Amino acid sequence: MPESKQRVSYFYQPDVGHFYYGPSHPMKPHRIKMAHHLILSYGLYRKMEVYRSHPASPAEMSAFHSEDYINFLAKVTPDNLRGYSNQMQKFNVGEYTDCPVFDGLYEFTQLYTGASLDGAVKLNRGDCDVAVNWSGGLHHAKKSEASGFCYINDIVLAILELLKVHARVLYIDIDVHHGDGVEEAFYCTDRVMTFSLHKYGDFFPGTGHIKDTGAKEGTGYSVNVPLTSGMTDDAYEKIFKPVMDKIMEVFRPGAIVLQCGADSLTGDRLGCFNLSLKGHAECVRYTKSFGVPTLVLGGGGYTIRNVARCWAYETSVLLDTKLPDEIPYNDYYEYYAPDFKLHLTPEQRENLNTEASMESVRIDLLTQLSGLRGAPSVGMGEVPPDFETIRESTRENDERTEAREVRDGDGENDGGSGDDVRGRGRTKDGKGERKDHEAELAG
Ligand code: V1D
Ligand code: CA
Repeated sequence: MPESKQRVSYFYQPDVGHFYYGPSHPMKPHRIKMAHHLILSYGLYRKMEVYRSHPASPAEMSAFHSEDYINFLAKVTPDNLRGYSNQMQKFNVGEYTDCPVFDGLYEFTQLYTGASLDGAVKLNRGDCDVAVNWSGGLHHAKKSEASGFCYINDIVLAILELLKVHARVLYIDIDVHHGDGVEEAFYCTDRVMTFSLHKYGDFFPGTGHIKDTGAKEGTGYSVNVPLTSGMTDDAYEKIFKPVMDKIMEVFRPGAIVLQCGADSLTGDRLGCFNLSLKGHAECVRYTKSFGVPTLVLGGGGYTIRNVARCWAYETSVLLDTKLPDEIPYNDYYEYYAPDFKLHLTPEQRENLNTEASMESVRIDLLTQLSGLRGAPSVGMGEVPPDFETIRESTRENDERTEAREVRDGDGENDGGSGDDVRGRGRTKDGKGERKDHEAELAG
């Protein structure tokens, strides 16, 4: 449904903003509550369906995470952590790491994860075109390890949910940090393409080199854009759009997950890019313009007044609604002093990403993506043959019906022949090739 109004579902749980990582920790869940209040005060709730999301269960989390890690997160508290020192080291949690044990930690992970899963299920059912969860997007968490303020990887879990219905899912990550946890989870599969733009070089997490392109069946399906300090709106757009165009041409995803980490904005406490809200949101607008079902998530963002501005503005972009620059009165109005304006002015500083370096990155990535077309294993017209297996594990009857429709190629934007106006080949028996990694994806 390109360019016309799309149905937006918004997922929020009012307690999610009440968790506290600690006084000197830069991650402030309160920013999600601030964004929510700004969204409400702009009246955007009138143009979308607003849902209170469910807390994810341990069983839902176990589609990606190990049971011993989930059990540990569910048990450890600031009062009992002394009894868990071995496991704390093993799972990279505690005072001397980026991932402290704080009051309600497990409930916090349940809330942000449940909202992403609810969004994915809503998209899978075809009940909306865009689903939004600003509390999600915790892209660094690994199967059995916390990392970079992230404990449970709601993105991987949401992608696994989308893969029950869609043959191919595109993951886009505009957080200033590399989306390493998501890349790693899908590094060996061609059913998920990961596309991350990030600061690279002496910066957390240290991964995301341009030559890290995937392995085995997934070779070529990890797309990394290593950048440096001072990134401007114009330079960002000049890399984002051509790479996106090529990805959409060669990969043709049935669904997209867009991580909108706001630490790539100008003035971020941890980031070093110089993007305005308009430059950041242009990625959201452009992604939406392809009309593919999309799950929009939050992520990093450490100058919290700007995080709230950013996600409120991006909600308006998803709703094709113009917002006045004057911040409306709301519970957190004083945070927006001294100008009480929505938009940000980038700083007057040098962009260390030169024309030449950007041109070189663009050429390398377009070459990588061109290499995917016609490669023997790509099989772009196929729908995975083992939805039968995946269907067994789905929870609800109507999801089973959808999976069957997808397999038969009748669904919209699902990778079936019906959603490709340009026409797409199938294998001779119409079923497509079996991929070894799919059992692992079915979880
Ligand atoms: F500045 C801090 C103060 C207290 C605690 C942590 C930090 C901090 C800042 N930057 N931690 C970092 C990064 N970690 C390191 C490692 C610690 N050293 C041994 C190396 O540099 C982690 C940055 C995490 C960024 C998270 C994210 O923005 O990508 C995100 N996305 O979704 C949710 C979070
Ligand atoms: Ca990124």
